[in-house]
Amino acid sequence: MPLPAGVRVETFIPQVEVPITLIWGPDGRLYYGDRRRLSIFIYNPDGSLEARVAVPGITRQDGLMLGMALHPQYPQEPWIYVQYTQNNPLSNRFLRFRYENGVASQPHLLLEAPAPPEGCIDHNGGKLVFGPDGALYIGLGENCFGEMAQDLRVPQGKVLRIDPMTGAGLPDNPFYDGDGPNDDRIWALGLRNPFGLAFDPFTGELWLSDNGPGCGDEVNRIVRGGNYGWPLSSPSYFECIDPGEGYIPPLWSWSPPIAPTGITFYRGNTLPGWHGDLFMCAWRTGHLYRLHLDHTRTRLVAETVYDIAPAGCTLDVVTGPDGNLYTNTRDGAIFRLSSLPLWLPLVRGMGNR
Ligand SMILES: [Ca+2]
Ligand SMILES: [Ca+2]
Repeated sequence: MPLPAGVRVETFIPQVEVPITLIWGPDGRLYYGDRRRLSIFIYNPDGSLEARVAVPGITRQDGLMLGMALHPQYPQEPWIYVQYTQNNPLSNRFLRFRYENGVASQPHLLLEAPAPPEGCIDHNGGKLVFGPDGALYIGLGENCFGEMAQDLRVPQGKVLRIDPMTGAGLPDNPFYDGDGPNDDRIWALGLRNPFGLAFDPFTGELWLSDNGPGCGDEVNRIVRGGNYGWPLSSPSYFECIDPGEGYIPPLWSWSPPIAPTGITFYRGNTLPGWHGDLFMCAWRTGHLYRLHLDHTRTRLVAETVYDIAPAGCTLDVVTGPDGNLYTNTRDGAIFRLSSLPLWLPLVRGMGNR
């Protein structure tokens, strides 16, 4: 459906390239990672470019960057975190680097997840986000090997929870066994290609969007140790089933696929009635998905899909410090959704008298 009459869409930054992740930093600036140029672009609130930062430590030219996060105490703790996919040999890597006074330095590899030799480059996941507990949470795809999503010895097809300075799994992680066979970094399992990752600011719970095959595009609320079913939940390409006890079904799903991407909880107040709702983009449709939670904030009860063309929402959506909602497209621009002024005349029908 079209946007409500009171919502205005504008281009905030034209001509950006594949801005996978949008972040409004605590410094009031907009950060986005450029997938192809392996750089982070920083914009001022007026839309002017502040800096382009080449990510240090990425030497291979065939890498593609996906996720990005800022340290919770940024810029006092001036660490920027990125994920990138090295294509040859195929490997997903997460590193942090220091960015201070316009200088990027000290790249440190936190996590490396080499794909099996026959692995694919499409199911990488790669989003990362800090939790309210200060841990770094990562959504990692299964490189087209569904069995890995159920294998506690490998990080693929999981949500990981790590120490943001060392990359180590935290001792209170659900499958932590020290020197044992489990990958100590695992927080949840049974995921295919998780793209969106966001904490609910009201409950502190983690939510995630996952990409299925012919079915199985879904949104999940991630609980500690939870198993979200992939690949048992999809015995064939167009068939999705409930694998039964021990597996957590999605809270919302789409079929045919829309390819869910970034998600966020809208924290602003400028768009009336939207506060607290979950918003999501989708690669295939470019629509803005608004998912309504119930009062417990553990379930989804309704969905509203907005066609915001000629703007779009193919990759990420985020609340700005001005209380407005920002989206982006892959090919590409960054857009702002805000409210029209409230002076519009209120028209009453004759029947109201
Ligand atoms: Ca272990
Ligand atoms: Ca699932």
